Amino acid sequence: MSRYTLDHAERTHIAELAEKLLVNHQPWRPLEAVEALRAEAEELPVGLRRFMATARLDEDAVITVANLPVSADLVPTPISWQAAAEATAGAVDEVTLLLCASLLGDPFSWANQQGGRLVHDVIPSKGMEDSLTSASSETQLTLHTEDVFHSCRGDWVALMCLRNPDNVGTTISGIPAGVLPAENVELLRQDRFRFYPDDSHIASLDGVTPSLALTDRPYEQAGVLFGPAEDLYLRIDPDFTTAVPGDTEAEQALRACEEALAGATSSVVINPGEAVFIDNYRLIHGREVFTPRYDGTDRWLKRTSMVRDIRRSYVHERSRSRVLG
Ligand SMILES: O=C(O)CCC(=O)C(=O)O
Ligand SMILES: [Fe+2]
Repeated sequence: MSRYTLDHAERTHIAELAEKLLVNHQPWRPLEAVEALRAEAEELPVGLRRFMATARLDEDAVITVANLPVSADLVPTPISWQAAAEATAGAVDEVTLLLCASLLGDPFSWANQQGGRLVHDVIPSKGMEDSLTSASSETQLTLHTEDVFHSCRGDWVALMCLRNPDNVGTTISGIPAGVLPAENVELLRQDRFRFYPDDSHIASLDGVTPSLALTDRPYEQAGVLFGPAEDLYLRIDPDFTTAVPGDTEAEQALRACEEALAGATSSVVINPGEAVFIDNYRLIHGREVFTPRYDGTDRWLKRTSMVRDIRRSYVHERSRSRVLG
C-alpha cells in the first residue's frame, strides 16, 4: 500500500488544471480527450508524478492519492449511471481521475459496459440492489478480478470517491504467501479454468438483469495463477469462474484458492477526494453491503480501468481503439 496526500497548493493546482481542461474539451467526451489528457498530466504536481512513477515500478498493490479536489458544486448523486451519463454529472472529477490514472497506465473501456463509457459511475440503483454489478447495495459484491473474462482486462481498476456518507468499505484480498500448497499453485497455473463475462457486460441498456446462463456465454480458458512465483498474479471471480467441467482436481484447487482469498480479506473505506488504484493482477476487490438512500446523498464513485500499455488491446482488437469488444 502506498499513499500520497496532496497539500493545499497541489490540490488547488489540480482543481484549476481540471477546470481549464474541461473548458477546453467541450462538449465533454472522455474518449475523445483521453490522449490529450495524458500529455496534460505532465502539468500535475511533480511530487505526485514522482510518487506514481515509483508506485508503478514497485507494483504497489494499492495506490492511494488523497486530498484531490472534488467539484465544489457537486450535483446530487444521480439515480443510475444512465442518469449520470445523460447529465455529464461530475465531469470535472472525471478529468481529475483521468489525469491521475494516466500517470500509471492507459484508460480504456468496453463497448458493452455502461454504453462504452470511459469513466463509469458506481452508484446504487433502484431494482439493482441484489444484482452482481457495481449498482448493487444490499447484496455483497463478491471479491473479483475486474473483467475476469478477458485477457486484455485492466492492470488497475481506479476508483475515485465523490461521496461515501456511510463509510461503505471496498473489500480487498490477494493470495497470502505460503497458504496454498505448492501442488495447488502448480495446478492453478494450468489452463483448466473458464472465465466468463459478468452481468455488467451482458446487461441490456435499461439495466435489467440478464438471463443468459453462464455456460451460454463466451469464455476464455486459462490459469487462475500466473506470473512471478514470489508474488503471484491472479485471475478469479467466483461468480464467473469455473473449473473445466468434469475436472474435479481443478474444482478442488479453485475452492481452496477461494477460501485462502476469503481468509485474507480486508476492507478500505474510500473517502471523498481519494482515488484508489487497485492492482488488478495482484488483488481482487469487492464491496460491503449497505442500505441505499435514493435521496441524492448516496455513495458515488467514478471508475475507470487502465492497462499498462494500450497497444496490448490494439493487437487483440486489430484496431486502434480505446473501446474494447
Ligand atoms: O464500490 C466499490 O467499492 C467497488 C465496486 C467494484 O467492484 C467496481 O466498481 O469495480
Ligand atoms: Fe470491480
